[in-house]
Amino acid sequence: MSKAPQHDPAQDAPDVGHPKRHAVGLPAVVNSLRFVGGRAGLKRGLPLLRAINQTDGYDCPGCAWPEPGHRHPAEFCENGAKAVAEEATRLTVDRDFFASHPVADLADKSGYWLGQQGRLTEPMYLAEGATHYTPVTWDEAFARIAAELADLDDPDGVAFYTSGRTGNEAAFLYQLFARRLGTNNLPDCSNMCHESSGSALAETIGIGKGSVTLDDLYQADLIIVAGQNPGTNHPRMLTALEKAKRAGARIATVNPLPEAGMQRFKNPQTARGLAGRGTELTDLFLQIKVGGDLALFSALNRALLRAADTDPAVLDRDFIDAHTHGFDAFAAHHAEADDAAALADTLQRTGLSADEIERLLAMVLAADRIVVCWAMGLTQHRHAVPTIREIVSFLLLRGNIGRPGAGVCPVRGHSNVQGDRTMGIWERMPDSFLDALGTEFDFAPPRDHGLDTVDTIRAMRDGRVKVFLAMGGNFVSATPDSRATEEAMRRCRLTVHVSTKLNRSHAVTGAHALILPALGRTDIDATASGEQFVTVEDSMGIVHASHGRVPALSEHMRSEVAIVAGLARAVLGEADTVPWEDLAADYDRIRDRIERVVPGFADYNARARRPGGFTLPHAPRDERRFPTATGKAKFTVNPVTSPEAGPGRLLLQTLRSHDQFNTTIYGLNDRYRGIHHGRRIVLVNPEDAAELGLADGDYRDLVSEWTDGDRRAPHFRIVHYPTARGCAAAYYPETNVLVPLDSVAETSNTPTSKSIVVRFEPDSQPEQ
Ligand SMILES: Nc1nc2c(c(=O)[nH]1)N[C@H]1C(S)=C(S)[C@@H](COP(=O)(O)OP(=O)(O)OC[C@H]3O[C@@H](n4cnc5c(=O)[nH]c(N)nc54)[C@H](O)[C@@H]3O)O[C@H]1N2
Ligand SMILES: Nc1nc2c(c(=O)[nH]1)N[C@H]1C(S)=C(S)[C@@H](COP(=O)(O)OP(=O)(O)OC[C@H]3O[C@@H](n4cnc5c(=O)[nH]c(N)nc54)[C@H](O)[C@@H]3O)O[C@H]1N2
Ligand SMILES: [Mo]
Repeated sequence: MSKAPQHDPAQDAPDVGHPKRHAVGLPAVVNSLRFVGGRAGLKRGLPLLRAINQTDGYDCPGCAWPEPGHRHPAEFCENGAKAVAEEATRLTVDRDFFASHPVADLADKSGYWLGQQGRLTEPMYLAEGATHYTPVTWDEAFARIAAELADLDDPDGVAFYTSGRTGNEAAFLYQLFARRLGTNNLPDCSNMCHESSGSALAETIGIGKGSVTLDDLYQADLIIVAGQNPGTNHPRMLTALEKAKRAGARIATVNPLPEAGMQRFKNPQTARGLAGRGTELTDLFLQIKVGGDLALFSALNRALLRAADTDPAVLDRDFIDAHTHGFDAFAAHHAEADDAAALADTLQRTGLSADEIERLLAMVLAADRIVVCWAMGLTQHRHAVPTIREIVSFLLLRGNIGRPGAGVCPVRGHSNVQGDRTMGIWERMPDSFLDALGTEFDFAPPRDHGLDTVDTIRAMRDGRVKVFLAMGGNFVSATPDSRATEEAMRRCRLTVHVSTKLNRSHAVTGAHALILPALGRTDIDATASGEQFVTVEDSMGIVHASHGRVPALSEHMRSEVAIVAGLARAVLGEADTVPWEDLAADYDRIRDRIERVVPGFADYNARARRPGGFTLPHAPRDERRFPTATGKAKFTVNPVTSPEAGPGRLLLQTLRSHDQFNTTIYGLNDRYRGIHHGRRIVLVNPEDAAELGLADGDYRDLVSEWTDGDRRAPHFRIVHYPTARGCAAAYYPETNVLVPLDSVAETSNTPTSKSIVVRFEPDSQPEQ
């Protein structure tokens, strides 16, 4: 039976101060150097810092925010520096470590402790019934996987997970391997992340990617940032917002939390930012209730349509007539609403005042060019897809897609999550892609859609998926319903993780398990034909090269490309017609193949070598062409809905602290929110706390409620915090145990990690 990791008393007594009202500035610079110096050492660390995001350097393994054309010598942020320090650490986890730590002990450790141990250095094998991992050769590891795969009676008995750090070349080979085997089971982190954006955008504008570039942000009159915390998760976005602000843009922030980064930004790249008061970013802060965004955008759309009754110029009729479809049904839907009742409903669902919505409407009407940016605050709800569709309609009404200074900007998470999708890491790739792949490699790719992340967990639970392979990530910690997922994982025959760092997924395994140590973004990757670079795609569709900079800590680590190619050969045999060794020897050859399969990659090798890379085509952005079913952008009808907690309950959102990258915990502080030395905290509005009898400093269990029963996360410190009424917030992944597996977004199947109904019960695990 899986035991949840013990919480470490040292981490459970957080200090709580006041939330900050500004972000970055000197403390961020000091922190960057402290992390890099401390973990990687200055000899490895400083050259790495100098090369982050430079045209001849490597792509920051942090977030997917793009680099500006003119780069600053320090084109990174505090959290990018932490990501680099985490990967470039000098510490290693070797065979002696595994000999002295039984797997059962590792399963008791916190994610923070596991990550602190250092880089994985050689392939390790956990035999059936064994208590410890022991070293294996690469050939033996591949042979074990091949034997288990040969035993499957159906190729859909294996799932190939991908996290979003994998470069394009490895991702392309990985999906090719899965499809050569005969399965489309390619779940990825995106299923838990921006899948809702992809679903909504593909349906409405014909492509599941954002439609703006950095220049569009600089030219916008109004930028709405909804459901996103860039100060922590995309700090370099603040630089872009500051630049937009200085060029005259106004910014509206929609969030249940007053996040410091969106208040005042002290740009560390300028003297003004380091020494001065910084730039006030947000002009209008709408402190919305969790899940209220569909109600808000629906209200804006209704108001715009009403305003057009007296002033037709409010709408871009020419654009609507020429480029869109479904306007009449959309307008009729909004016309049906009784204004007074609809307003009351909006206020109740959003928690906003009529005046606040009027002020946003006035900013919208004053703006010729509008960009809407969003991240997990919108995508991880049951009604995430309708919410994003309504945002698209909002932009279409005034022609705000496909012209400068305007568009949709879903801000992606992992540094290459968008590129992995472009390379075919998706359980539902369209036939056009499969046709091209089949033609290029002379085989018939499987056509049935594969399993996404949630369905993979269900299939493991039900014994349908028996072999699980992960290209990066930390599946058992990142997925919902930790207890159910861990049980599902333990039901597998074999679990395999290609990883850089130790994490919980190495300790909660199938009957037998393998850890395969991979080179990371910062490591030099050399093959017989010389030093290789990989390519990645950022959040704005720019593809560029990334060159590793530091020598690998062990000769036994392999690149992700070499691992996939070696495995594919071992599994598919000598007769397989894909020249795996040849491709792995020289990544230019992989790029030549990608160029022939994936549209937009003409002249890939030459263009990838250009400083700054190249931008992929995007029909709506480039030519106002919408490759949807009708060939036009689509207005949609989205009945308003929002999550409700019920009396005595709050809506819990699970989010990131300032000291983590997803399940990788860098430290125990959340500086901007004033939390130090601990992570088991829950932010509650003081008025809700008073009603529920929760004093600041009390400890309580969080209990989530779902149709199949309750789930419990013990021992959380109550923190009185100015979040929206009726809402609470706590960190992921400690709270993933509370997210029910079956609580997912319509259409996208994304876990509803931002709206979990919870009640508070007495602390069941008080510290002794
Ligand atoms: N340093 C660092 N950088 C990262 C990551 C990291 O963990 N650490 N993770 C990366 C990844 S994979 C991703 S996907 C991104 C995530 O980037 P974000 O989406 O910024 O991450 P979260 O911490 O989940 O923050 C969600 C934000 O949405 C708000 N929110 C929650 N619910 C709602 C709602 O219903 N409506 C509105 N309007 N707002 C809401 C929250 O208050 C919070 O500000 O960051 C990427 N970058
Ligand atoms: N409750 C809740 N759950 C969430 C979310 C939330 O907001 N709330 N957010 C969701 C989101 S947006 C995402 S994207 C997922 C993230 O889910 P994942 O991508 O699965 O998780 P990560 O924590 O990013 O994975 C970290 C691990 O990746 C490995 N790794 C790091 N770099 C490399 C590399 O270069 N190569 C290889 N092979 N391995 C590497 C390391 O071993 C490290 O331990 O979590 C989701 N889960
Ligand atoms: Mo993500």
